[in-house]
Amino acid sequence: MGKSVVEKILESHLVYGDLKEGSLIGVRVDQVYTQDATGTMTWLEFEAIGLDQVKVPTAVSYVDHNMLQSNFMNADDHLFLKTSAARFGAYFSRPGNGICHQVHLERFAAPGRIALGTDSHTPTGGGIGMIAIGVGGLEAASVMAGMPFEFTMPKIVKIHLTGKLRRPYVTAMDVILTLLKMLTVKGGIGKIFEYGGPGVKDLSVTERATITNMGAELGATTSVFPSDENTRRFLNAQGRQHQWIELEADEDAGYYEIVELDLSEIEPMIAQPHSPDNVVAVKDIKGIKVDQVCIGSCTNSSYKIMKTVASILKDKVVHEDITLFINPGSKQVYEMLAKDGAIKDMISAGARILESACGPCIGMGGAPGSGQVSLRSYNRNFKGRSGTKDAFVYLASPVVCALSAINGKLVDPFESNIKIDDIPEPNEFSINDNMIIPPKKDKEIKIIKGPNIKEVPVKEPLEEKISAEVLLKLGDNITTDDILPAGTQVLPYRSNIPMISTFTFKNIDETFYERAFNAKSKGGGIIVGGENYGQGSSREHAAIAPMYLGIKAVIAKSFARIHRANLINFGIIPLLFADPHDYEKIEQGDILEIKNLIEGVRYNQRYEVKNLTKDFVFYVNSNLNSKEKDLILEGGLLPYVRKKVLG
Ligand code: MIC
Ligand code: SF4
Repeated sequence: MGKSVVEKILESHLVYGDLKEGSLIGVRVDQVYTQDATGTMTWLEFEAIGLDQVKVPTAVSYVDHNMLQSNFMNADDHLFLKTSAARFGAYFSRPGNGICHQVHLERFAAPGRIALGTDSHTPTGGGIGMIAIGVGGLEAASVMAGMPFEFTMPKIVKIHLTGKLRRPYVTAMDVILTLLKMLTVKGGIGKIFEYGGPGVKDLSVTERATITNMGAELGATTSVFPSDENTRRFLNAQGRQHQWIELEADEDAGYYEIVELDLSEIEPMIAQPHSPDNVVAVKDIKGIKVDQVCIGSCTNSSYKIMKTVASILKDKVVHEDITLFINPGSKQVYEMLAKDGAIKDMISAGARILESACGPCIGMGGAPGSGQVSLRSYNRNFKGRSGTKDAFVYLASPVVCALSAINGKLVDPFESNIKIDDIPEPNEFSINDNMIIPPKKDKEIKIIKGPNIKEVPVKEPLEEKISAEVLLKLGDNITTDDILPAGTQVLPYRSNIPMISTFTFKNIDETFYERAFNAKSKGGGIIVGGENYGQGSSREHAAIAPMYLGIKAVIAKSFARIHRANLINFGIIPLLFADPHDYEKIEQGDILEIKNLIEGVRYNQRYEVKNLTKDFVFYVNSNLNSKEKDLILEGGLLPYVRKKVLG
């Protein structure tokens, strides 16, 4: 049988294992990148492993999330990241250079390679034909220390594209929103989406990147496109033609499943509050009043789409009831828009142009007013993520966003009489890497740590018995934003676990921190969750902070991939209900007892749980692979890697 693009890339990087669905594989990684909000921990962890130099061909440290600098903390973090990059041999993308995924796509991503990033939207690189996977910081640190990247071989699902998009009214954003409607935020769990079919050639690399970026919202391990003539054109325009290789699936490649999608049938779509899969057609809810519009982020920041937005705004004015924010994803795009007058058209229409950074997407400024409606070309609309708990955030294409910003209400592009230019991809991008500092690899460089930067806490090895209180019982699709919020107040503490842990579950239950703190001395706590527990951001803080607060186990119906790995990496055992009906029988406050844990982990991975409060017994499983077993037994990945790397 022939091979898929995914199999071809994985095979050429395989260190051990069998490319069979469900089996454990280890692959060699070409590129690792970090961003600042997850990167401070990653580089502290790399330092704690004890090596002098990174052992991957390319490592890049970006600064894009923590950019508000309302006090010394973020600036201190930036300096720490800059000095660590210089010391350990990574490129440093200076603040102002742009959002990691957009810059990485422009300047580093290449077809046929494997990249890891400490951010869930790393799959953006799939647009160029690269396998790009989001991971927790410690995972990235261990790979930078020379370990292969180990994961369970996902199912490969083909998205078979036919037809052509009805540009400029329909965009790549509408493609991924359509898929989210079809497949939901759980639809990609344990899967890689590989795009193929005749419709692929209709999409440029940056359009493909919008689609693979939001594959994260499907819960997929990653998404990938073939590398073809469009890929060659993009690399040429970036001055990187030598990095092009052709990469197509064989005609007779086998897939777990094939999903058909006709691009010509796609219409403008919109995700309603508070989940990216709560999708309807724009025409079905057109006319709703909008208070704020945000355009940009790592999802929709290409020159092509930003220039399209400028064409809509040209000679118009933003509606008097609306605030329009625009955050172009990279300095490259920003510079090009400035050069050709597009920024002038945006400013003249009344847009508030932000720096090239995540900004309102992660609640770093631009929070909507109380109960307001915000329409965003971003990728996540979880409740409270914008910084305003009672805001209603909708996600739609930049075209829908720009038209609505002028009209003051949600507009279906097909019904608008505003002229929209269909902008071609540029033949040449403005190439100016003056904000990327190359690796120095200088052992003499001193790593500078401000007073807010604290060491990474490490857990003790697994105990024989857990006897702990259910501190929270939660529903389905709990996000890592729910577990550990972001935003202006919390993000600056990403390098300070004792401080950031005070915000754990704060948006769900104000009393959590105090209750967990009290429970810590009495055997710790347990969290009970529903399906897809821990979806969303890759932030490992959503595991480290609970670990620091004495959480011993999370029992759920299913887990999101990155968060499950983060829990294991920090020694918290993720347990699955053997019978999901038992979920109903547990209440917050119950005391649960699990005995013979060590033996359970080593052997059958099935555990009897006694509900001491309600006096009944139920069973849970751990489903750990052989490496995960070792990690849980040792108390996490840090002690494990230290032993492996330093002996
Ligand atoms: C996000 O979009 O949620 C973030 C903020 O980029 C996160 C990373 C983080 O929490 O620092 C992600 O996507 O992984
Ligand atoms: Fe930044 Fe938003 Fe992209 Fe996350 S999703 S990397 S916060 S722009």
